Amino acid sequence: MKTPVTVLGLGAMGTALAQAFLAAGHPTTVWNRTPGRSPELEGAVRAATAAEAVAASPLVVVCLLVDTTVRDTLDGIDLTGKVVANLTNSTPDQARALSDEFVARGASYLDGGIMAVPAMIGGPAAFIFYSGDSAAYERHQADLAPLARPVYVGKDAGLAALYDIALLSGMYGMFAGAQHALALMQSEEIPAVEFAEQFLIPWLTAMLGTVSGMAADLDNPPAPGTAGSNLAMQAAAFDNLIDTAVAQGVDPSLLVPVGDVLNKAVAAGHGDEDLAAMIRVLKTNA
Ligand code: FVH
Repeated sequence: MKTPVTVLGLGAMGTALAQAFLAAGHPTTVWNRTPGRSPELEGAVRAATAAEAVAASPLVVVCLLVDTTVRDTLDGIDLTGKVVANLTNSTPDQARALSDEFVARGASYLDGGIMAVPAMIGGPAAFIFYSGDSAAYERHQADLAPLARPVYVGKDAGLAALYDIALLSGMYGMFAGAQHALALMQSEEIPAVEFAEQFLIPWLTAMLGTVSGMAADLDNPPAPGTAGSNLAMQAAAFDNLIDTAVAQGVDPSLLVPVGDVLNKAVAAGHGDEDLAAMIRVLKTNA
């Protein structure tokens, strides 16, 4: 028999996770604060309380709104001998603190960062970062695999959240650029889909290819004066991005902080370097 699993939280993501467990043949117990959610989960056992749900399975997958929701939901519940895999979005520090607390209460803790939207769960592009108790991960890696490709990133329980937040930060920055570009096109009523498909997506895709070079420059700083697109030149041109936005009636708020960091890097003496130098001035604990 497959490992019985419990899913706490039947929001959009928790429901998708429970569906994937059921499809893979795991006896699945579910609980949600508001009863009656996700009637499509045929075959799942619906626990009346979170405590009853936790007691039902050795592996407890938690997917609730935020860290405090997890703490409140599991407050006072016996976790002895359970493996808690918390897939709720968290900060690294929240994950580490929760790990310490749950381990003290007798559980093994895994933190997870889901790199997928609900429709992607169980599909080939989805993956989940895990960190924390390595023995618990090895014991349950195969059980967790139907959700999404599992990627273990280390024993420090905060690491999965760090990887997750890093990817989400990259995503929001990328979306911010795309949103601003589309707003500029809208200012002249240029059709959005055509612009996006013909120009914006191919351009961003080509530029994404340069990120590996930026990363390589971080690992091995290049010789001075070898930048193909030096920051002093980029800072000088960046004013045109802001001025154009204002002239077109587009709020430049999404761009202004990028220009600020660019100027900070030039002021710090990195004007003859490439984009990796912006990353160096982002460090606040140097
Ligand atoms: N959906 C997504 O695209 C992203 C993908 C990456 C991972 N995130 C994170 O997953 C967590 C859950 O997200 P979700 O999409 O399931 O969120 P909702 O559909 O809004 O469901 C929220 C669930 O949390 C329950 N809940 C909220 N507050 C409380 C509370 N005080 N006590 C107990 N449960 C609570 C809520 O229950 P109810 O409102 O139905 O009673 C839902 O089960 C999240 O960390 C994402 O960042 C999703």
